Amino acid sequence: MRRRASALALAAALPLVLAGCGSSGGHGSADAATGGARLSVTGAYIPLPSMPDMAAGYFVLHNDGDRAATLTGVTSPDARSVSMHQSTASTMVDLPNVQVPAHGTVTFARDGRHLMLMGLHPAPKLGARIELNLRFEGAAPVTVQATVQPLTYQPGQ
Ligand SMILES: [Cu+2]
Repeated sequence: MRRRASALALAAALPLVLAGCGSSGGHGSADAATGGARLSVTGAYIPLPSMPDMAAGYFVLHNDGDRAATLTGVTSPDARSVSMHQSTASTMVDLPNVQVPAHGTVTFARDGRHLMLMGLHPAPKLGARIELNLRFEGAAPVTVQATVQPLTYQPGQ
């Protein structure tokens, strides 16, 4: 009877050890198995830029997982560089990274956080799709196609 109880205690302790391993930043598959960060992007668009060399990018980032993640950077095969910016009353500041809380949403929108794409090639046309590659700490990368929209476009729900 006593021996059986200790065997049960050992079995119960094992998943805790595995979960602890996942939290120290292990493989993506381990994170998925233990309910880590799960990132997805919706509503990605780029207003048709007035200058061919520079455009803004907007989207909504969702984390359906149980752990926070950090967006550490964005790249695009269609742009020379992509930066993350925060608009303020008079200027824009660089965002080195963006926290995405567990079960949280982070919005990149006009007059707030946004991407700044420089050196777009070819020059964007209405309806074109521009690939964005989002890299995270604590989650697998996400690739999304942003659609080039008219300047007056307002994202729906
Ligand atoms: Cu900017």
